[in-house]
Amino acid sequence: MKIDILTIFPDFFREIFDFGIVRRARAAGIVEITAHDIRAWTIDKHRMVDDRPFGGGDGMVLKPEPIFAAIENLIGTAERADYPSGTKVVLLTPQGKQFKQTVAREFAANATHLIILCGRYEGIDERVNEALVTDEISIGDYVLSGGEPAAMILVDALVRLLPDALGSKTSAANDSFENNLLDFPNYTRPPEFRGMRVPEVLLNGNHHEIEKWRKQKALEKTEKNRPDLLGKISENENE
Ligand code: 9D3
Repeated sequence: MKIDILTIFPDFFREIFDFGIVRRARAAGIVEITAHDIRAWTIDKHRMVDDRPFGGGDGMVLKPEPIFAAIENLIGTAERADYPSGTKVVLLTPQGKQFKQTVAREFAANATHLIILCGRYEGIDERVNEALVTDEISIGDYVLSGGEPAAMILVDALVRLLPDALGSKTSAANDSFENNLLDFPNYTRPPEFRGMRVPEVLLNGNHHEIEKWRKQKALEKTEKNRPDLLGKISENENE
């Protein structure tokens, strides 16, 4: 998969993809990630990427010209209908559809070229959305100062789902949210630490009892922190 990120802060991404699973996936050639400065596609004397909103109001709006030029350069066309299959142009805004594991799975399975537009200021000229964007995405109901942290999260969630990105020891199928249940709690040595004992059942080596305990604890944790997920378990079992 090829991932191009369009941003006015390319330096934000310099080291973020140099760790862990994403670093390994890049080294193995599973994914190629490039952060581009939108300013590189400006042609005016002042290299302007933003301008004042028509109709008035505070703040600035990202101009369409450099973004259209970037897409034309990266995809070969600025006609959404002519994009090669497997090409997605994702616009990150607070107005987008909420990013979920289902969306990550869909992108990992179907996209071969992902272009991620990071918004800033009051937003992006809506003609970018109308003509170029295939998916408008938000990562959740909180206010960020720009799309860059959202792009980082999108890429991280997606790359680990690409075939062979995880080591053979782990499987994405076991992850929380793949089964709508949070993870069970883990313990390691020592068996007693500052007076706190590791649950006896984990020390006994009875795998049947351990499985039962883990399932119970996962349910308790989900009930406490994410009761909204519990309704989805029965839905899944009907799939
Ligand atoms: C909806 C708030 N807007 C009211 C005028 C202002 C505004 C706030 C934050 C405009 C842009 C932003 C920057 N946020 C993103 O670019 C963003 C984002 C987010 O803030 N929350 C969750 N997901 C995302 S994806 C991109």
